[in-house]
Amino acid sequence: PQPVYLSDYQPPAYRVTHTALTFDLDPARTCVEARLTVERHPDAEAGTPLYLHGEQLTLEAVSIDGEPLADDAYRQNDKGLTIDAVPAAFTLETRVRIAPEANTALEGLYQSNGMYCTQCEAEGFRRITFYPDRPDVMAVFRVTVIGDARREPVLLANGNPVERGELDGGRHFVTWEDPHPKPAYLFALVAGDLACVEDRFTTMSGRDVTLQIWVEEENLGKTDHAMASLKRAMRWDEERYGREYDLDRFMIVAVNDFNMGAMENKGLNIFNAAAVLTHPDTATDGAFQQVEGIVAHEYFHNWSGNRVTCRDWFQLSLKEGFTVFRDQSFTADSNSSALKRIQDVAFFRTAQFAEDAGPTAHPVRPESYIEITNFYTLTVYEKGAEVVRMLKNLVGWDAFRRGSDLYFERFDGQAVTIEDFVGCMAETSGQDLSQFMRWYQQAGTPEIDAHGEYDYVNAEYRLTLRQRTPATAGQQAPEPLHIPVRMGLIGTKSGHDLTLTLDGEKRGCDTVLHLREPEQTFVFTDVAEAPTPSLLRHFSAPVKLHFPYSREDLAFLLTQDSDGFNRWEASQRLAMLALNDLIAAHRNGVEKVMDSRVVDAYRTLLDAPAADKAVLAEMLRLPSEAYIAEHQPLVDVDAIHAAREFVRQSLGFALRDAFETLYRANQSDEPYAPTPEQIGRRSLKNVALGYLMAVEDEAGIALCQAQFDAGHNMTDVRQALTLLVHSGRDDLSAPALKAFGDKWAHDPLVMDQWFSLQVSRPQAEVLDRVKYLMAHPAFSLRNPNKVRALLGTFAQNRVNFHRLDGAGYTLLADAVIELDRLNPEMAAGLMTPLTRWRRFDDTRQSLMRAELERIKDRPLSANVFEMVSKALG
Ligand code: B3K
Ligand code: ZN
Repeated sequence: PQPVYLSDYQPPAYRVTHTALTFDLDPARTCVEARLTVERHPDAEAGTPLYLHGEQLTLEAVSIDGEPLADDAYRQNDKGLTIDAVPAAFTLETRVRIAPEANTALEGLYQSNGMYCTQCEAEGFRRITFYPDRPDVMAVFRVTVIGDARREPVLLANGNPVERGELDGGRHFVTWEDPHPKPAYLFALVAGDLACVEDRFTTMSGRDVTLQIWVEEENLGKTDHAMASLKRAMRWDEERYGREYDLDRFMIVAVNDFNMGAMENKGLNIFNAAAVLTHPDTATDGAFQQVEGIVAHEYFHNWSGNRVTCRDWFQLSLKEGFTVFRDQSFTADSNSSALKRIQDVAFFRTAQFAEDAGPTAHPVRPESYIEITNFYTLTVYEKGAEVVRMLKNLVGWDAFRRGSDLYFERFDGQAVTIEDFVGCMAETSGQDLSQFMRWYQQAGTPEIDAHGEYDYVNAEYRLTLRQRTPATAGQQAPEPLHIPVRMGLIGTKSGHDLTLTLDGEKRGCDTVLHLREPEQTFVFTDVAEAPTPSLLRHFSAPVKLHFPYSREDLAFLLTQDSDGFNRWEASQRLAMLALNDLIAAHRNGVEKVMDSRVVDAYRTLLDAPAADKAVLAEMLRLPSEAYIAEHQPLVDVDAIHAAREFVRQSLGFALRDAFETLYRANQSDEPYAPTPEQIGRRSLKNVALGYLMAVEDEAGIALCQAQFDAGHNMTDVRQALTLLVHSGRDDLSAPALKAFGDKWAHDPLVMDQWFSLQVSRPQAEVLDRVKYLMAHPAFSLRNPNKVRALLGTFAQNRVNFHRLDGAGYTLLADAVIELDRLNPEMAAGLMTPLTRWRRFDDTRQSLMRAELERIKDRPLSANVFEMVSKALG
């Protein structure tokens, strides 16, 4: 397979203004008739051939302006169709057959639990009909869906229904029209036996919109939270961004088999059931929060993505980075903003940093790709969102909002580039953002080495920041970035924020430094006492910042930093210092000793009343093994696991009573609601329970067992079950697992949780458990949620996946090879942990490489080929 390059972009020679489609649905031979109104672009030469993408289609008829084409008038290969001579404006008609039931890749038109649905982003539409399947071709769609009246009573597509009727043979049809021109990737169709929950929304200009969530009958009781989230998101987008919804109805459909979380098809969002269905008995607080975020994300795409879309797929972050930023801001506004930032940053620094340090590292705007589905990455999404966040902080909210208004107004109905977006921000703010553009062009995580010096005599504090970005495959000599470093100085004696004076200018207690050079020194004057700096507040840039903090400094910041985010950051840095010592001790075979200063810092946290319980819970949570690994030069999975367990147990023993008090103080009988207050309380209680279980005494076990038995809500039940299963006490875990599995055998989303919590335990028999569960009747390699729950979770199980006999690697490689024949997109995602082989010791490196070589020797999809060649390259 050949790579595609951003630098090769050419505008389309032909555009399609109107697209009329008729689907006659059948599992094995659906008939798709397309009628396209095509015009040659004024800049294209007469005689330019017309090229249409098309894969896995059986062509039955093709005509231009009603005249069937002669056999030698067109050429077809496995990628598409070329017609040599076409007029300047014409109507193209085609008829093809496709087989939705055989579509296991879940791209194009496929069947899930018998219902028909589509996934076209990025290049799935070419598996439905011959078409210029690229985002810069935007047409008005009219779609007729014909189905069996009994099996498919519900027939949906984008826009508004304009006609419906009965047909012979028990069939019926509905015709839909979407007045907004759109690229083919936003097309959607759904047909099946579905039920719907309906609500209404009045937009800011007083228009009435019908909201529908379509689900299988038995899930009707699980849509309340998604609907409430949708309505809040619609209002928020009006209030914060001035964006109003633009059709008479907005539909969400839940499907069981879906490669990603959800898809923003115009007016007809299709969701992975896991990203829309919730109930207190079946979904955790985390799942409730995720549903809220994803519903909002897809809705926000209506403007950032649909009304203004991407010129080509290299610009993917134009819509994804901006939309992730928007959904993060929405969640922060509707819940605790410090908590949201902490959760996002904890995840980002674990997963995106790992991607940026591995062989698939790429800029937020990649320069080339073999398979675009491999680029729906944490870098494009999450780092893209961090870049938009920096932009907002650099120009300020007012200019950012005016820039956003200008962007939507100027480019409405167009397919544009990242330069167009940043250009609007430069225009409304009057700032030069050319150096800032490098954030889109350079891969790798920049690092900042900071050091400070207090000059008592002159009352000056000199802060020196030095930046470096590691070289990556695509860039040997990265250039300095424009990095906003938000910071403050805290008087070490007084514990107060100090007023900052920089270059003679008073800046308040919190300011943003603009780091543009490889090295810069900032001199603060009138600094009355020796300060402790609080740096990179709110994670103001996606970088690694090093500062030689002592444990005393961190214990101080933990309670004295006025910035809530950086208090949490101090807790993480403090834990990391202790963990690093213990990792070294483990490696050197020296006895492990817990640092009493860390214990004291935790005691202080537990003693002080917490303003935000959820934030306190995050401060008490130790960095994950994956996060710790990201901060080691070479990953020693066993030492990391042993060190972290040691800290958990030490804290549990030392602070047992305080944790029990905390646990009891946060228990409650009130009916479940996903409110920030309740979520905070449950989170704190469940962190405490984790430490109590680390002690391994009967009292802790009794509390845990009681919480499991009480079965108040899934958040509590699942935490209790996880702790029982991870305790290594089979007398506790076996009965609990069985009871849970029997109770929820009918609910696929709960069974996903049942699969994943068993294979995340540290005990050594997990590998056999994975094999055993792969044969379980509820497991299927064809269902992406099951693959993620079982195999994806296992590959995150650090000690077991990285077993020294290599059996974990072999199991994953076998699964990748088998899955690649069914679903290449999923297979490529599943193999990610293997691509990170360079981070491990020699033995593991060679075992992982051997599995990659074994995969490489197979006939492969382009998706897996690209991953494996980058990993070995
Ligand atoms: N835009 C979709 C991406 C689906 C692509 C799958 N290959 C989801 C989202 O970001 O909203
Ligand atoms: Zn998105």
